[in-house]
Amino acid sequence: MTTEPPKTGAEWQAEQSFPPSEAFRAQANAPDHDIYARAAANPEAFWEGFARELEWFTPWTQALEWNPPHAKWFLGGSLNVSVNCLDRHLAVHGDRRAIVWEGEPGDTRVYTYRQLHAEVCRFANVLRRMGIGRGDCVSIYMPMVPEAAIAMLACTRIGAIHSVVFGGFSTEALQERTNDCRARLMITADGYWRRGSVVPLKQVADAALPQCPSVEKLVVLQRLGEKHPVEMLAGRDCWWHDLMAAETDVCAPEHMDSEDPLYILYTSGSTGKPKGILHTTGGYLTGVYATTRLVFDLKPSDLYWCTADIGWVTGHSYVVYGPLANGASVFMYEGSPDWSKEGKPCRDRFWDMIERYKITILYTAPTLIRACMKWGEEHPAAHNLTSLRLLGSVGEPINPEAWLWYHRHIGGERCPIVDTWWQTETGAIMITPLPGLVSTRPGSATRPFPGIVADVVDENGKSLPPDHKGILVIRKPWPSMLRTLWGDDHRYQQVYWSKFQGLYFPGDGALRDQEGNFWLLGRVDDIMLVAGHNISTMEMESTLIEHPAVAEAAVIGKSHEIKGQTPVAFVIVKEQSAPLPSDHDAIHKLGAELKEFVSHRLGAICRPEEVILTADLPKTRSGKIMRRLLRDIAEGRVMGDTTTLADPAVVAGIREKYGNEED
Ligand code: 6R9
Repeated sequence: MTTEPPKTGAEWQAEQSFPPSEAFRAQANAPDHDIYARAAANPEAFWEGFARELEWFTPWTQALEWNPPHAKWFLGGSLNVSVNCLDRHLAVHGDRRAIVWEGEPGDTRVYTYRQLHAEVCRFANVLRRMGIGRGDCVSIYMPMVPEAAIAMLACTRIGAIHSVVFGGFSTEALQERTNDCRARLMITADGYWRRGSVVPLKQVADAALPQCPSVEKLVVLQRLGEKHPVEMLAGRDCWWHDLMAAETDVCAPEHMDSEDPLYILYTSGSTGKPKGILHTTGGYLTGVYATTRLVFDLKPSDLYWCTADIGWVTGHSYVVYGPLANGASVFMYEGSPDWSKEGKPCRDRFWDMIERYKITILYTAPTLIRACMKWGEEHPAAHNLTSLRLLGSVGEPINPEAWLWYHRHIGGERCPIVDTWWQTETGAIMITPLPGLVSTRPGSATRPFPGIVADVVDENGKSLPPDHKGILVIRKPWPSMLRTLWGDDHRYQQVYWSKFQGLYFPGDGALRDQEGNFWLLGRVDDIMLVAGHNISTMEMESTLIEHPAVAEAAVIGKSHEIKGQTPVAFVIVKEQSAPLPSDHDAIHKLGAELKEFVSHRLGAICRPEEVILTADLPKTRSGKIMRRLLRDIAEGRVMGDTTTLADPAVVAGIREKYGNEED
C-alpha cells in the first residue's frame, strides 16, 4: 500500500497524549520500561518467566519448537488448567471472592475460590461419570451464569476439550459447531433473561440435537426455575442439580501435556464455514496469565469486570482463564445493558452495578461505549463511578472521540485506558499499552505486548517506514497462538501463513507512527481504494463521530466506474440531535453538513457520496460492524452469510432506507 494525502489517525490526534499518572505508576504490576528490552532480547526466556509462576506437574524441557507455521510451547511439561485457576489459590486465599454474579432480574450469587473449586470438582466428577474423559469434546451452550465457567473449568480438570457456542446463536449455528468437533455431550440451561424476556435455550438445543449424531447426553442447568418448565427427553436429558447431588467435591486433576488441546472456539469468516480455532494448554495459559497480570494490573482488592460473553474469546481469556489464573475477583452479569433489575428499560444498568458493587476495572467494547454516547452522558453522571481505576477496550478500533468520552464520562479523567488489539486466533492480548508505563493516545492500541514482535508491511511483505498505512503482521511465534484449525490444517496454513512467507497475517490494516505506536485501521477487506488512495474505514468513521450530532458511523467503499470505489456513510445520530423521520429537509441538511464536514477534515477525496441516517447498524453478536453487508446493500447485491448477524431486522430497515427492494 502507498501513503496518501488524507490525514492519518496519528496526525489527527498527535497533540493528545496521556502519560501515566505518578500514582498509578507507583503501584503498577508492570515493572519498568526494561521489560520491553528484556523480552525483545530473549522472548522465550521472557515467556518462561511467566510459565514458571504457574504450577506444573512436570517441568518442560524445551521452551519452543518452531516448525513454521507450527509451534509447540513448553515441550515435555504437564499441568492442569483448573489446578492453576483454583487449587493453586486455596492455601493462601481460598476465601477470596472468585466470581460475583448478578442476573438480569437482580438475583445475585458469590463464589469464593474454595466454593468454586468444590463446584468445579463436583461437575468434573459428573462428566467422568457420564464417560467423558481426555480428548472428548463437550459443547457448552450456556448463558452468562457462573455455571458456564464451572462447566469450562470442569472440562479442563478431566482433559475434555470444550467448545463454547454463544447462547444467542441459532439452531443451525449450534449444529454446525457441535458436529464439526463431534461433541459427545452438550451442556445448556432451561433459558435465561434478556431485556425482561426469556431466551429459551433448551428449545434451541432440542431443535439442534436430532441433527447432532455425536451427542449422547444433554445436561440442563435450571436457571429459570419451575415457573418456566421445559420438557426433558428421557434417556438423553439430565438436570445439572440432580447429577451434582450425587457427586463429591474431590476430583483428581488429569495431568495434561502442555500441547494437549484445551478448547476449540469457532470464529466466522466472511465466507465459508466457521473456523475452529484450536488452543492448547501450557502456552495458552501462560499467555492469558501474563497479559491479564500486566495489562489489567490486577490486585487482590480489585473487583474486575470484563463485559464479554463467555461465547467469545474475550470471555474465555479475560472472564475465565486469565483472571482466575491470577486469583482475581471477577464480576459477571447475565443480561442487557439497557434493562434495569426492576424489569424496565433503562440506560444505566452498567453504571448502577459499578456503583453498587464498587467495580474497579472495566473491560468492554467500543460498540457499548458508542451506544452510551448516543444515550447521553447524564446516565453515567447520575452514578458514583469513583471505584473505577482502569478501563479497557476490545473488539474494534476505538474511535478517538469514543475514547475521550470513555476517559471523561466513565474514567473521570483519572483512569488509564488500555485499548487492546488481539483475536480469537492470538488467544491473548497482542498490542496494548501497559498501564503505568506507556503513554496512551486516543485511537491507538500503542505497543506490542513484551515478547510480541509486530510489524507493518506492504503488499510484498516489506517492512514499511513510520506513518505508512499497511498490513499488520506478527513476526515471531507466541505461546497463546492458535495451533491449527480443528480438522483443517490446510486452511490454517492458507488463511494465516500464505500471504507472506513465515509471517502471521491477522487480516488487519495498521500504521505505526514515529513513536512506535500502532494504529489499527480495520480489516484489510474493509479498506477502500478511492481513486488510487487507500482510505481506512476507521479514519472516516472517526471523523464522522467528531461531529457533535453523530454517535456511530460505518463507512464502506461502493464500486464506482471511474474512481474504483466511492465512500458511502451510514450514520447513527445522537438521540438529542436526531431529526424526526418525517422531517426530510432536516435529514437532507444534516446529510449535506456531514459530507462537508468529512471533506473539510480529510480532504475532498474522502467526501462521502451518500450519507444515510439510520437508527442502527448491522453488527455481529459480539458487536462488530458488518461492513460487508452494508456493501452488499449499497451495491444492490444479495447478502452474503448472515448467520452471525445479531438482529436481521436492522439490515431490512437499512435496505428499505437505501431504496433497495428485498431480494
Ligand atoms: C478479541 C477479539 C478480532 C478482530 C481483529 C480486529 C478487531 C479487536 C481491536 C480490534 C482494533 C482493537 N479488533 N480488538 N481492532 N483495535 N483494540 O475481538 O477477537 O472476535 O476474533 O476479533 O477484531 O479486526 O482482527 P475476534
